[in-house]
Amino acid sequence: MAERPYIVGNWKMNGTRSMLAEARAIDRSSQRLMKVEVALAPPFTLLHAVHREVEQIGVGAQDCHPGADGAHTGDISASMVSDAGAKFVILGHSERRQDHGETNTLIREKAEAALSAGMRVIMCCGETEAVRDEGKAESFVSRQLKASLPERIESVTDSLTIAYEPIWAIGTGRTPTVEDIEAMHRTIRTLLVDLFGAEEAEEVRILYGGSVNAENAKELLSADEVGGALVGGASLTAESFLGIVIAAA
Ligand code: G2H
Repeated sequence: MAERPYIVGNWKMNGTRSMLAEARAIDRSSQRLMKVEVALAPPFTLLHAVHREVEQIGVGAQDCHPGADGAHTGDISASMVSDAGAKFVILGHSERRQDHGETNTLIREKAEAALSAGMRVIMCCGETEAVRDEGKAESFVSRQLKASLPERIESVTDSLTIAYEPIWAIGTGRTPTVEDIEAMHRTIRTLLVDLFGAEEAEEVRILYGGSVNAENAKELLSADEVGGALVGGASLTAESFLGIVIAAA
């Protein structure tokens, strides 16, 4: 497995230019924590400004359109976010699946567009509470991921990160047990090996996401096969986000 933990802050629909001070503070402190790879995904409106503000940490987008350009009012293409400074795109997040009806097929097309534009993809997956209660979480997530990932990816290790985010844990303060996370991450690893071969797939980082905070980060990040965290609410201030980065170091 990749050695350096990857901690990604997903600002979601939060942040105006006043948040640039948080990005700057996160960047400056992360320079002292080289053992951790840190990144932020601000909203589109702050992408270029955050990119210009930081030196050390990565910057990525929260979405992109599958097409190259054209008459798509309000949409933003992969090459546009790349041009604004994004090095990765978060795709398949449950909030986009729910709020915008994004299907696995559309997410796969977006992933292909992001990879063609030279960016890394953070592909999200996760089950509802009902699916977990039925005992079908692992088979559901496997199917969802298989249908959302491009069939062919060049240099999988450098291009792909997976984020397991159980929907019932997002922004709720509830988290799965470490054992449940480990079981799911092992299932995801097995799928990646099946799809892309052991040599490449073993190095892909599988992040955990869902109510990660400075208090629970150490335990969650010490779980087997957890290569980092995708953090929402707790990434909105430098203080709370850096607490997670320090826990990962
Ligand atoms: C899950 C997570 C970040 P939060 O969406 O992707 O959000 O940490 O607020 O649960």
